[in-house]
Amino acid sequence: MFKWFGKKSPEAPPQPATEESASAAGSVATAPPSETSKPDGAFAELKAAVSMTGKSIVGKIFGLLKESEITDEVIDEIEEVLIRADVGLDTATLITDRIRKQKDQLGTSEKLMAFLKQEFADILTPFEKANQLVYKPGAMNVYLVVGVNGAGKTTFIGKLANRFIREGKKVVIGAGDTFRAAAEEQLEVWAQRSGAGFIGAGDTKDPAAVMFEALKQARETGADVVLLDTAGRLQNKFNLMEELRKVRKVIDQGMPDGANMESLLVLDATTGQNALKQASVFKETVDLSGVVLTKLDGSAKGGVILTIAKEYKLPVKMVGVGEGIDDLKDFHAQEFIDALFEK
Ligand SMILES: Nc1nc2c(ncn2[C@@H]2O[C@H](COP(=O)(O)OP(=O)(O)O)[C@@H](O)[C@H]2O)c(=O)[nH]1
Ligand SMILES: [Mg+2]
Repeated sequence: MFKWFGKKSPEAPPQPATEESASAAGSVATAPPSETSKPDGAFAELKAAVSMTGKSIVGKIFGLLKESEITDEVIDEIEEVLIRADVGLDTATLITDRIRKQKDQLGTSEKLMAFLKQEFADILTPFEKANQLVYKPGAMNVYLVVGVNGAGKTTFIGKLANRFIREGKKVVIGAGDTFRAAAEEQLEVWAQRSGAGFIGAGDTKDPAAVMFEALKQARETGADVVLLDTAGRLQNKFNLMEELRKVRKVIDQGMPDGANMESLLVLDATTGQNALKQASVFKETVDLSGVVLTKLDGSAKGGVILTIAKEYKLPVKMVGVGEGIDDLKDFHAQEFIDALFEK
């Protein structure tokens, strides 16, 4: 009934399907991750990924200040820049109100940029502790991944599976998006690339059954990590929520005692504020523990990270910075801010 294949033996790594995964597979066998071989590599990559957002916030504000003193009109324009970069109306207003109050002390563009940087840090650092994905050694770690279609759930699962496997962990993936056969095939390819165990729906179309089976496989094979994909159709909110509730219940029942569980909402950074409207729907249904923000590399709307923290009180745990298997980064607030503000 279910489709299952187990972990590949280390002697027979999966055949890479593309050049980009060829280099990823190479790094498994031979070299440590690129971060260790190039000390500044990780920061440079993050900087490249946030460069569009940086231009749309920091670059524009610098431009405004070059031509003018900090007048009320300029502050209005700063507010507009922030909103355009999807910082969110409430957050943008809060920041610019504070600039307005301290206008006289913030006379130079350097001072104002430093102030802005501090404001961003004040918003994001309270979440610093919650920013890391929780992993409990010696226990089963279950990550339920939710979000609308196209947000990047399946890709994220593929990348995360690969990362865990590189760390020597045993991973089972459950393909809970049973609406589209293509979704299952796509995830199966990712599982094969990374060498994760895989449970597909086969001819059952019941996501809860897939979750049940994946957890069972994980228990029986002593897996460290279970990654559960879901469908993200929002056309019918009621059905989606009902389905997620059912899935959640099956997971709660199928997890062994002492297991660690996180529910991660995947949001597409290029859709900015629209992505956030979805957050509330999922927040109502699943007890979300954090957000994975994908496609930061192609987005000028990375300011949405501030809104996620300020208005939705959710930590961003990881960011997607490309389509390749290695293009997944842990999110560190200060590093993100430094990358954003560095010229
Ligand atoms: N540039 C970029 N593209 C991404 C990223 N994450 C996912 N994608 C692309 O977004 C599209 C949708 O991803 P998918 O994982 O199928 O979304 P799902 O419907 O939520 O499972 C695919 O073409 C992915 O390659 C990312 O971090 N950066
Ligand atoms: Mg998918």
